[in-house]
Amino acid sequence: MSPYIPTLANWLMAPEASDVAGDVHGLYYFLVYVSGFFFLAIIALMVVFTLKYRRRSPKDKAQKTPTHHYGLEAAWSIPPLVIVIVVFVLGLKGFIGMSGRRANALEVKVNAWQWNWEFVYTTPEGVEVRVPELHLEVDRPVVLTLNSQDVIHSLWIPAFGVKRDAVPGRYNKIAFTPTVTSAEHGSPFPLLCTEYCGTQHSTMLSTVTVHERGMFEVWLKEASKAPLDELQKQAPELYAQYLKITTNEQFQQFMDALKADNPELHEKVDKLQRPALVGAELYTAKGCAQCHSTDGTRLTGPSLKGLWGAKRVFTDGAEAEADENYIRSAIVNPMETIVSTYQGVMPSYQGKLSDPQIDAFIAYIRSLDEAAEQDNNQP
Ligand code: HEC
Ligand SMILES: [Cu+2]
Repeated sequence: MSPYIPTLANWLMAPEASDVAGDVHGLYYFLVYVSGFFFLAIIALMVVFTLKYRRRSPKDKAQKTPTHHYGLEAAWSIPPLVIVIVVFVLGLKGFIGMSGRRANALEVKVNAWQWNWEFVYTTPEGVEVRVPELHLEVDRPVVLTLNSQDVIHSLWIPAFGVKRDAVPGRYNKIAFTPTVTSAEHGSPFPLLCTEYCGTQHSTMLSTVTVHERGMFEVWLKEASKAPLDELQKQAPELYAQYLKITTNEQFQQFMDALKADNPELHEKVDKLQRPALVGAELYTAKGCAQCHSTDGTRLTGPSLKGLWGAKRVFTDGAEAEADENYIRSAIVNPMETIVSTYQGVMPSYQGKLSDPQIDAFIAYIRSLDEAAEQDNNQP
């Protein structure tokens, strides 16, 4: 049973279940109250004036209207200006609150396509887990990185007050902290696409489960383990083989064999991928290794080690941070920005790499950095 009792507040809006929902809902109510005030004031004045200045006899002539009244003009200019400035400041505050930066945030990749959502988690072992529903932990900040594989979609979670477009060819981020568990709420929170994206747009729905403190890790472990458990149970020899996989080629062979053997099991295990491994294979297969090292050595191009999150300076003096969007454009559109002290000789890979392959490069470049971090932590 739904726990909602439609008070005025949650009749208008979903319940507030994140740290940013208050800002969004507050701005919405401010707009509703301001609009309501002016609606009533205008209707009231209209009624009063209609009665007061009505034509009382057929002999009444229309009076000449004044052409100027500075007091009146100021009254309809200055208060609205103040109101829109307030709206702007409240809106900006909310917008900044959800732009993608949070310390120690859980990172979830969101893929959208006609007409599905897919949420991608990475386990501490570097295995990707792809599930059709979003899972979060209460009071733990999260950053969603959205991407679309076809047309523009838009992710909306009403209870969290968050909404952001998923655009093909770029990565959009949105950050928030859920503050209410699904159990407290009585059911998972609805999640939907709010950009008309084709005939089955209205079926592009999913849910958000907000776990209790500590239970998210348990869920993630289960979600990543479940297909492998199944594999271990149904085909112990294949499982032993799976554990020995170190290259993407082996992984692909393994998956092909599994698909031919046991399509049902394949479908489950296919939810687990190793993008950094795919990236490492592509790095040699696509010839990147000719010009880029992964150990810090300077070749024709800069080393990819230490690139993730670093500040880049270009020949024209402009700067950028090496995030997903930067790496993507450095690969598809290398002439747009030339890294300072290097020549613009990198060929464009526009149309030569698929989106999942570019994602794999990003995962690989990130993994170089994480490996380095782990090395540094060693005594
Ligand atoms: C012919 C040599 C060459 C090849 C092949 C090449 N690159 Fe580059 N790459 C460069 C050079 C030179 C730069 C620096 C100038 C610039 O920004 O375009 C660069 C810059 C980059 C950057 C930005 C690096 C930074 O430090 O900001 C990335 C990321 C990148 N390349 C990825 C790749 C990937 C992935 C491939 C393979 C698919 C690849 N490159 C293939 C020469 C190459
Ligand atoms: Cu959509």
